[in-house]
Amino acid sequence: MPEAVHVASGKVREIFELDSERLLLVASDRISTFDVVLPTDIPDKGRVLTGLSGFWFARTREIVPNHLLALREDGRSTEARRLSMLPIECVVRGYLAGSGWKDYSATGEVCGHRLPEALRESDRLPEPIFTPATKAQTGHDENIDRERAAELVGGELLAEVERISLELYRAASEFAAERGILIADTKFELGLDAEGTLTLGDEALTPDSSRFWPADTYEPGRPQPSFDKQYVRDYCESLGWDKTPPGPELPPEVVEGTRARYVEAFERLTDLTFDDYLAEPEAVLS
Ligand code: PZK
Repeated sequence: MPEAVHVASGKVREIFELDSERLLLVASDRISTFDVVLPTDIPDKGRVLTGLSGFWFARTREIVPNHLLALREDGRSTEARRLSMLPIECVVRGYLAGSGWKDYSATGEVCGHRLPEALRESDRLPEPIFTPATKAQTGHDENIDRERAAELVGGELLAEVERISLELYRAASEFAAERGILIADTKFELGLDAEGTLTLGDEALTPDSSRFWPADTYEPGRPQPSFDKQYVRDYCESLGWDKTPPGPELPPEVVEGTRARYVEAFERLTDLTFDDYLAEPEAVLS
């Protein structure tokens, strides 16, 4: 990457600086499970996620402007406008899972939202809820209530961020459900551009930033299988691995099954074949 300076690493992505106004986000084929990055790549995973994110950016431009400037020919790299990112994670939940289920079980509330009694794990919520979290430097993000979120970004901006996050989730979850994928929850990252315009950044509505569940086996009262990572989780559980690093290597059939699930999610949502994407990544933008 001689044209760009590396500025940050995520668990499975890297960011480079192209110039003072533009970044390059590169999605690797690495996969994490139980918060550990595994030593085995899933071929094309980074391309699937980059393409899906681009697809959603194009489809949600009328809801909120976004940072996407171009998709590169490699299919895994996004040129993006540099933003001043807000210090909160904008989480929306339509179903009760993960830390939402945990907090509800303990208190009957999630981030200050009082929920109906007797909800079960994975139940659909009466309405999607905005449940912001702080960006923890290490370890897990911490759920916060709207009062704390308002201290971090200001009350006026928070109201706009909440409205946009809920609208994005509603549009995407409805679209995906028609294609057999339930988006149980999702995390957006918003920032301000040079003019102060609220703008959607990061990746959006991918299986790495959301919980994707297969709709055809949805059954509240238990945890749901992950649309994309279930083979990996089942295999790791079968080993009795203690979920501390290093993670196990994956056998070829688990790699192939998982790659097929990522490609299936891409093809169901975009109505393109993954080969169409590889031939012309920007096909997802029209
Ligand atoms: C930005 N991250 C998260 C970390 C990743 C992503 N458009 C933007 N402007 C300024 N900063 C960011 C973005 C975006 N997107 C996003 N950190 C900074 C992150 C590591 C790897 F790919």
